[in-house]
Amino acid sequence: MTDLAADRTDDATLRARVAEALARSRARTTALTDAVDDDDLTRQHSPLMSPLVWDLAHIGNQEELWLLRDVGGREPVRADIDALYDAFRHARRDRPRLPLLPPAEARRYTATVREKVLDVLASVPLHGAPLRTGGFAFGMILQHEQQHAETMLATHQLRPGAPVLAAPPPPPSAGMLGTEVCVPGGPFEMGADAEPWALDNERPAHTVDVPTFFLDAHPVTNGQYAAFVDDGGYDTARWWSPEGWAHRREADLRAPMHWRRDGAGWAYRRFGHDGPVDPAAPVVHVCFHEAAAYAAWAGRRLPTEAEWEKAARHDPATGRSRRYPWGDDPPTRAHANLGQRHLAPAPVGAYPAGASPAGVHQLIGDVWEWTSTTFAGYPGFAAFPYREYSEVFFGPRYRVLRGGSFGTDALACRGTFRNWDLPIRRQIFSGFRCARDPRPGEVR
Ligand code: AVJ
Ligand code: FE
Repeated sequence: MTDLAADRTDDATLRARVAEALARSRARTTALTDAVDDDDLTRQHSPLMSPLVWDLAHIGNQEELWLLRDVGGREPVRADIDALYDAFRHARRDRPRLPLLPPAEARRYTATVREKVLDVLASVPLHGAPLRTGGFAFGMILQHEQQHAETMLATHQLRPGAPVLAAPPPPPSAGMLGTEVCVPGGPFEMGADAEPWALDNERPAHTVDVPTFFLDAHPVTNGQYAAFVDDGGYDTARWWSPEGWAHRREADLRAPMHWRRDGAGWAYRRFGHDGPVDPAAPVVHVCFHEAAAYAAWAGRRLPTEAEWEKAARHDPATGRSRRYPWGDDPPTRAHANLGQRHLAPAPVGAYPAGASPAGVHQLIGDVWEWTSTTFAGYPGFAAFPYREYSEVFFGPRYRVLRGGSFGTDALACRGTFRNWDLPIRRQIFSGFRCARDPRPGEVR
């Protein structure tokens, strides 16, 4: 086979992969928006979230801007609605008062854009311009739709009423885990160069020297977190940073979001289903300040972003950074709880095949994990293809979260993927695990 023929085969494989992922993402978007009636779609369930019908047309509009107009060079479908669906023009709290496309029109619009995009996908060269190379713009727009699918799932968790989403429960634990793992000090390669669909904030790859630290073998569980609550953790200022304590008082935080006292224990309402809080599952819906306060109470701290990524990617046998804790292969259902396959975090120990070589479990999937690091560009960062994806969020206001949740699609989750949010946010599927420095004389 000539190189050219090999290129064509790769090209056809890439186009097929993109088409399959586009269909899969749209199926999820459709399921999340068809699950409720028009009134529910246009209503705002929390000032923190958009009406679902805004997410739907915004997904279509981003796809139109990048894939149709830019990559495809096509005429606009609806240039008149760009401003409505520009996330920077209107805060989430103001979106319900905009003259949004009604549900039927929003569905028609996103379907029209998609039809034309499939036509672009069949004909546009997947090399040359950086947006086309390796199908980057398609990967970016796929990840965008999937990120909004997770946002829409968070909106579902905030809506009142009977359950409208169904999924099988996550797998049970396969056994007891250790408590913590030592990650020996030394350099590792952080960030992505070769990953074709890595976003700008994951680049460039660079070496980071991480001193020896200990990391929890699994995310902090509900049972562990309940011990902090029951020990008066929310009434003890010294576990909280000054900023965290001020927020805890102002917002009157008493337990993770959605927890409610039930006799001696705790109950939880998840996507309309009532049930007890599972002590063996990772805690979810805590903000950065709650995570940091728990860590202080436990005599520990949150990991830095570099520590988290080293634990997730560094292979001590080869010294190489891999794509995932288990290696370079994309996640299967045995590796991680991703993709809204189950609508809850799995108990710790449910994914032994997804553990790192050192025995750190569930770094990928289940719950996003707060780190102590504020969001910033890596050395040599260059915004691509637009400053508003990441760069405008760099600075001390935002904390980085890692690893993805049960609501995250596998395509929008890898060992280098970076999420960020304000330290007071907890409507997202956020949890954490703890780390600590070695004690004097503990390691040589
Ligand atoms: C990466 C989850 C912080 O939702 O603000 C969606 C993703 N960017 N549309 C967000 C995103 C543009 C982003 N997060
Ligand atoms: Fe968006």
